[in-house]
Amino acid sequence: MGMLIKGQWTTQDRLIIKGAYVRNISNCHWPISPNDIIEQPGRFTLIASWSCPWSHRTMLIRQILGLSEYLPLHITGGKKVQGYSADRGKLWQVPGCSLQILHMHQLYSLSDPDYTGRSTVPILWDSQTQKIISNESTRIMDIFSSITVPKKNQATSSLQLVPEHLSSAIETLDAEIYSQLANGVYRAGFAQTQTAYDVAVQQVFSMLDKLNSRLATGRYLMGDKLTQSDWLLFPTLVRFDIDYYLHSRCTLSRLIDFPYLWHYARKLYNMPGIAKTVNFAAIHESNYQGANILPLMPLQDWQPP
Ligand SMILES: N[C@@H](CCC(=O)N[C@@H](CS)C(=O)NCC(=O)O)C(=O)O
Repeated sequence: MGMLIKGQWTTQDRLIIKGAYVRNISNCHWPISPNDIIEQPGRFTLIASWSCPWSHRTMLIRQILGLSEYLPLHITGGKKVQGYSADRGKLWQVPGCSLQILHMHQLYSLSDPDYTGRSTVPILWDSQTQKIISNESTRIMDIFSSITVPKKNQATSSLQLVPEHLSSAIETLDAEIYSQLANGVYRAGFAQTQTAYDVAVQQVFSMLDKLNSRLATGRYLMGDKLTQSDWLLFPTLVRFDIDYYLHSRCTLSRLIDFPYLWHYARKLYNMPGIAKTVNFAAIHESNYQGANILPLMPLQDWQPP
């Protein structure tokens, strides 16, 4: 798909080591006072893609914590010519600047003219400093979670996604979900050897089995308390049958074959505000860009369980 080297776009592709896909490290880190997001509404923009699970995590936390009115969301998408298009092939006005861009990588070079790395989403953009505060979903989520939500949003401010007493269990489980499952499906999909594929796909399904058993005895991953771990897992579950099952060759079983996970995924989907963070058509279509025929989406009923 290409990447930036010293601020210049190149066709260098994704990293494969011994047949196995290795995800690049996100490397935009500018300091921020999280409360600036609500004290200066409109200063920051979250840039995300409907099809991207990492973007989805950040959109979920923005939605759940009631940050939408302070933090605009810009959805990237469309045909990838030089990586992510800024606005479906149209020029996009960069917030806080007169520049109009066609490709997301131009935002990276604006933030850092010497930038070397992939042009990924999600991005937290600061229109005042013209910097990418972060291009790492977990850091963006942490920034959002540390905002003191104003009094008028009291109901949402009481929502603690990482309660103190569960923080180390959440951290451990989140790391496991990331390595075995959320990134595991990409390691299965991008593997270039049978061994690399076998290892990845085995990890994906043993993690799904483990989570399914965990949910047999608890409402959420941490028991009765809905936490960050649930929202980290959700984007992968939502994409599993329409994307990873076929496109990442995770063909052993579908989400709907795991009774507890499927019930749980539908429960989360039907919570207030969550469905509007999911665009099934965009997830499905992202795999068929430029194709003459768009296959039907597998049947799945996301109505409340
Ligand atoms: N570590 C990043 C990963 C983000 C990521 O890889 N996003 C994908 C879309 S799902 C992307 O932008 N890929 C473009 C590329 O690798 O060039 C995060 O979690 O934020």
